[in-house]
Amino acid sequence: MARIFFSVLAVVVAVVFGFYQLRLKPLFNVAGVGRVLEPKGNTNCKAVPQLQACEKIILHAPSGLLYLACSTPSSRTHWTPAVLRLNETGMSQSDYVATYNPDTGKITRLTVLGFTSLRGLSLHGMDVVPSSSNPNELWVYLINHRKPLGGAKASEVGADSVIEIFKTVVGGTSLTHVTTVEDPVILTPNDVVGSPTGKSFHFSNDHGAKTGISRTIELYLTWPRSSVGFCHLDKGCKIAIGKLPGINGITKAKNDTFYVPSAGVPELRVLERQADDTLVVTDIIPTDRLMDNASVDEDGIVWAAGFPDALQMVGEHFEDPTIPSPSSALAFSLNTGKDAYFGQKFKVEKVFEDDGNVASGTTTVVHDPRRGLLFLTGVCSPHLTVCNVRQ
Ligand SMILES: *[C@@H]1O[C@H](CO)[C@@H](O)[C@H](O)[C@H]1NC(C)=O
Ligand SMILES: *[C@@H]1O[C@H](CO)[C@@H](O)[C@H](O)[C@H]1NC(C)=O
Ligand SMILES: CC(=O)N[C@H]1CO[C@H](CO)[C@@H](O)[C@@H]1O
Repeated sequence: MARIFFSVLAVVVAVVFGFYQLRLKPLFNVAGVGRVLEPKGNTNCKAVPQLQACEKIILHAPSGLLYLACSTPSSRTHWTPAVLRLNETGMSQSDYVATYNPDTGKITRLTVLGFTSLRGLSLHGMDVVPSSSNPNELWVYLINHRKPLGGAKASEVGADSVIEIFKTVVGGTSLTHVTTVEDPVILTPNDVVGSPTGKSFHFSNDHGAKTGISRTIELYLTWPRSSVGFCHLDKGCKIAIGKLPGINGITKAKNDTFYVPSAGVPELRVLERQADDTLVVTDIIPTDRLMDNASVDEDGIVWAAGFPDALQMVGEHFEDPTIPSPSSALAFSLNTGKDAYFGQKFKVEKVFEDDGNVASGTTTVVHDPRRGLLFLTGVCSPHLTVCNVRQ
């Protein structure tokens, strides 16, 4: 009896150990357990404390102006549907878009015109796109996580999320509302890539359900249920690609190549747009850490916020944004070296890493190659960080 017991125990231990080695250890590693920080690029930086909890930054390259979608760190701890913070009592309904001029330091909070909804703005992802008919006019696409109507509890039904389209002019001080896009395909929107016509956009759904048990299972088993949707004001919305593992942000190069970083698996996906606006995966680039929102700079380099310590970030910093959280920035470029022939199609370089004192809880990084500046910000960040990274 005892012998059988010990044989079974040995098998169980072997299986558990194997599972740990094969499945859990790599997971812990990419999540940052035991990672030793290597500070980099963080010595020539400054903080802009007026710009807090700005989830998304878009650089208007010709002028160097930044557009930021901002909130308050305290309201984000109550209301961030992407991480199931669904306390509508503590949410902010007066989030705002600001511009920041890195040359003069001038910050402008854009006033909102023609937005008659009483449900306010609770911002998240954003895109700012010069109009195809006049490059001085900009289309501003905003994810708006509204609280549910009719007294339904957000913790049960989730946020009632929509995508708002506004218009502005380069350097202007106001945003004029154009339309609100509501559709069941806009389920758990995170970030948006808008078109220069003001009439269509792609967006990422970061989960396959707003709330509930299936969402919990999705998180722990990295069940690939996130997606990219496409909406056209005249034709409605559809799924452009489904079954993606834990994607977060979405961004696009000047051509029709899209990039989606994943917070569920350490991979960056490269997608090509098809004639019917759907997307197909053309490459999967592995990384050593989980990532967030990506951006593409003028040189075609893709930048992503990497989480050096994802567990600390979600467990501590999202709970109390005053606790610093380590940050890093990764740059992905086409590999032109010899090893490109051996499957290393992309080069991944860590350009910035910090323990959280210079840049805390970074979820978005944007690079301006013309001016040699790197901008870092995050969903609960206490400030915008601007670093000089010209080599
Ligand atoms: C929700 O937010 C309100 C307002 O900030 C706060 O008083 C309340 O304690 C929060 N509820 C929970 C469950 O955190
Ligand atoms: C689109 O641009 C990106 C970045 O500049 C480049 O890596 C990619 O190869 C281009 N794709 C096509 C289909 O030209
Ligand atoms: C648009 C955007 O910035 N999206 C994600 C960035 O990172 C945070 C933290 O994980 C996510 O919650 C956002 O959804």
